[in-house]
Amino acid sequence: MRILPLLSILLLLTGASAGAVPVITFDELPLANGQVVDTDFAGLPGPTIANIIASNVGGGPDLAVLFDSLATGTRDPDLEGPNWAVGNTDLTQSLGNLLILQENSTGCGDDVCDLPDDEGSRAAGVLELVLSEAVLSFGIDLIDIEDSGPSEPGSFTFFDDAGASQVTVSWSELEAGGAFDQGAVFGNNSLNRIAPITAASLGLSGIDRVAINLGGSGAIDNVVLGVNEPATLALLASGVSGLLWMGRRRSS
Ligand SMILES: [Ca+2]
Ligand SMILES: [Ca+2]
Ligand SMILES: [Ca+2]
Ligand SMILES: [Ca+2]
Repeated sequence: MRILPLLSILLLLTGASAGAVPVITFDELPLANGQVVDTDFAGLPGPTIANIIASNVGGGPDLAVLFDSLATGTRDPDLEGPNWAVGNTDLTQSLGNLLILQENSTGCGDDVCDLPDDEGSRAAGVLELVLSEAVLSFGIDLIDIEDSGPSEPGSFTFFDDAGASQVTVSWSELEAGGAFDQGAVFGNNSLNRIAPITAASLGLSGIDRVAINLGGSGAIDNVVLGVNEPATLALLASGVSGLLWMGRRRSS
């Protein structure tokens, strides 16, 4: 029974490491609807989003902006919810602030855009999330992505090793039967929760930057940055069974 203290320590360790998976909700800080953001979330406990780089190809400004989805009478009712129209998750959930690529420059001079609205051109542009450290998995909510193509072909590009390697996953691969099947259903006022995609499944050693290539309108929320792979826990669990087996052998 000398094995028990060691087991408790192992279980404690696995429990602790599996506990906190950082989620960036864009509601952590007291920021206004229409707030222009870039390094605002860098101070959160890591891993986090160190910087947000916006590149608008639809004619609007290169600004990433917060959009309060709970507001009504906004410039874009497609970004208002709940209740969301279609999607792969609970459509009655409140998301609070979303992150958008801003379409107009009205009143943005003071860093709070007066008329927050997502760029609706096809294509719209890129929201690039630079992470504070490499992570092993990446999850995200996609809001109001209307189509997976060919009219608005959107995608993620995952980078590791400061851009040495990159892999692109298109929206169509997230639909039922796709290579990264998430059962995503796109459309106006949609909400799709993309469960964490692992670096391993992409053939990357880690993920330190993600470009969200917007083929048209859309917003993001709830960025999940995973630092532990389920495989790590499985490995530890098998270590525990191994120790149990050794313990049994020793006592017999
Ligand atoms: Ca939110
Ligand atoms: Ca303003
Ligand atoms: Ca819009
Ligand atoms: Ca829309």
